[in-house]
Amino acid sequence: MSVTITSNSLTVSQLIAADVPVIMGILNVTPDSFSDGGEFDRIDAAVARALEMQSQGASIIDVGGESTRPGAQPVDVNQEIARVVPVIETIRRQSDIQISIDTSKPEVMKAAVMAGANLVNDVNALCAEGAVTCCAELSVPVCLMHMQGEPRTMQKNPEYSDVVNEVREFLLERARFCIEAGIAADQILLDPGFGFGKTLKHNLQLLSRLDELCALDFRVLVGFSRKSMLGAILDRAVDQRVIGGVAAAVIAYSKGARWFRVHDVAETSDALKVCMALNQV
Ligand code: 7PM
Repeated sequence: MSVTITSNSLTVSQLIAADVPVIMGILNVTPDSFSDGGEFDRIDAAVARALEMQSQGASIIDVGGESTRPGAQPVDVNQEIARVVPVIETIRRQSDIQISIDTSKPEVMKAAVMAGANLVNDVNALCAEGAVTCCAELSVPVCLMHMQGEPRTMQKNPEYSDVVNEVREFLLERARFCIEAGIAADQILLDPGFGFGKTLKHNLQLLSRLDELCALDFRVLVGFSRKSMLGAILDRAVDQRVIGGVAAAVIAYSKGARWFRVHDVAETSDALKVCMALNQV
């Protein structure tokens, strides 16, 4: 009985409907990533990486042109479009892999979807002016993520009375607002936003009680990959957190999460195949 990831020929809508693990491979197209050659080399390298992640089991590639790193400088909208659109167009010409656009700006959402993106992944849960209307008009599926504060300062002193309840209520309120604006309920993913305005304890509470979020009527996406919560648990540098991230993904799967935003696709794919094997007994 060998288990295969069959989900990488499905559309986002099909992926949301199916009760299967979905690996979202992270593709950063900020200038510091793939930095060696010029413009064409950068696009080539990014597209090659996307196709590699597809071959390793990714069902969707998350293209991001603005670093959401704590303390990062904001990026101009035209600059962000110029970074992501050529990469999306080139992936789309070479593959039918699903593509998500990691952005908070409606102009970038629109340009990316026009270029071939199939999902809007927004760490700001479509809170920017015009973002909800934009996605409703494009009739594109969305991922709504929780964040406390803004990237520049969010890790300063995050506070909650009950982080799980607050995250759940925020996400439900955003989902209701999106549905009201015309985004179909079955085209919405929810994400607790690990590491976004949360202490290690908050992150662990969210993981430990992830079943409460997964019990709602929406698919749940999680992102642990290489994050500092793993660094804090393991006392390891960014490039030494793969196994920790895979362990967190398996825990999240067992609590009901189905979408996994990761850098390390091959490793996560193996772990999720072991999870899936239990469906076949
Ligand atoms: C520093 C801190 C650098 C955080 C990079 C990050 C998520 C996301 C990101 C997530 C969704 C990273 C993050 N994280 N989108 N975008 N969920 N939906 O590790 O957890 O790439 S940026």
